Amino acid sequence: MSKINVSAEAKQWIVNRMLAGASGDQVIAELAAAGWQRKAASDALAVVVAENAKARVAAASNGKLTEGVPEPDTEKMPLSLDAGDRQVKVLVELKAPRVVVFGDLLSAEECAALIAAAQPRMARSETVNRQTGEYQVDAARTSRGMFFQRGESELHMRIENRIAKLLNWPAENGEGLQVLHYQPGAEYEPHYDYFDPADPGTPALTRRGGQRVASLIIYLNTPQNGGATTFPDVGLSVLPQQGNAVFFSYAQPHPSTQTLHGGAPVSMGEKWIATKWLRQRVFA
Ligand code: PD2
Ligand code: ZN
Repeated sequence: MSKINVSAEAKQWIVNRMLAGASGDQVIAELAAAGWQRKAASDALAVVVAENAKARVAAASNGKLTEGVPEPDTEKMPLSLDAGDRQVKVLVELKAPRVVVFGDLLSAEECAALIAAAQPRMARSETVNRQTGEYQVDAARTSRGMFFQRGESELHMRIENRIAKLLNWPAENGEGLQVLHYQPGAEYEPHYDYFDPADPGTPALTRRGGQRVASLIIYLNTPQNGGATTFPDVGLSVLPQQGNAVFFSYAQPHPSTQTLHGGAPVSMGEKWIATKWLRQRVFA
């Protein structure tokens, strides 16, 4: 992705418009009307949204605000981060979209234990019906999966607390881990993980914990070939390696976050992942 230079004035103008209640689409339209290229306007908005998210996390940790998004502390470009009971490697870092690739988040034993616990409970994966907010089988998602309860075993608690420390986000705001299994040829077409505010089913889905604000996809095995997590807006592919994970956040439920992402087809072997979705508030 080309480097994005946004002047301080332009950033402040975008912040002011958003504080005044303008949507991302409106901001982009207004910048376009002022002569900006739409792509440049969208990139500038993404930069402001990412920076603003960071400021809100800092404020939240001072107890001033309860809003923000999960954010690993990569400011000083550390090679690894203290996640409580484990040092987790930082392999790749991107500002817009906000993406961080972690190495060694889970041990091989932890990956195997999650797969073993999930295996007897696997069923065909479902997606959310955007009209009703109910889950249903979908041809766009040819994997099998299951949801664990949060904290359902010592292993789950250990992993959830590690993620909470790594991402500076309360464990209580996380959904239970979801495990997915892809056979050769199976894929997950590009989508956003947030619930679209325009969908009639969204209020039902955000009643517990509010919106999703970030995702962490953990690779539980290493497929022989294929199965990358892709971000088509920026041409990024994260290759699945056992124990590694890709994190991305979206401060607004909006495409300007550039968090469109998919699971590319597994061409050889199989793929197991665990996904952790993080909510705005306690997911009870
Ligand atoms: O398996 C993946 O790489 C993948 C891709 C896109 C998983 C998800 N989304 C997800 O679990 O939301
Ligand atoms: Zn997804």
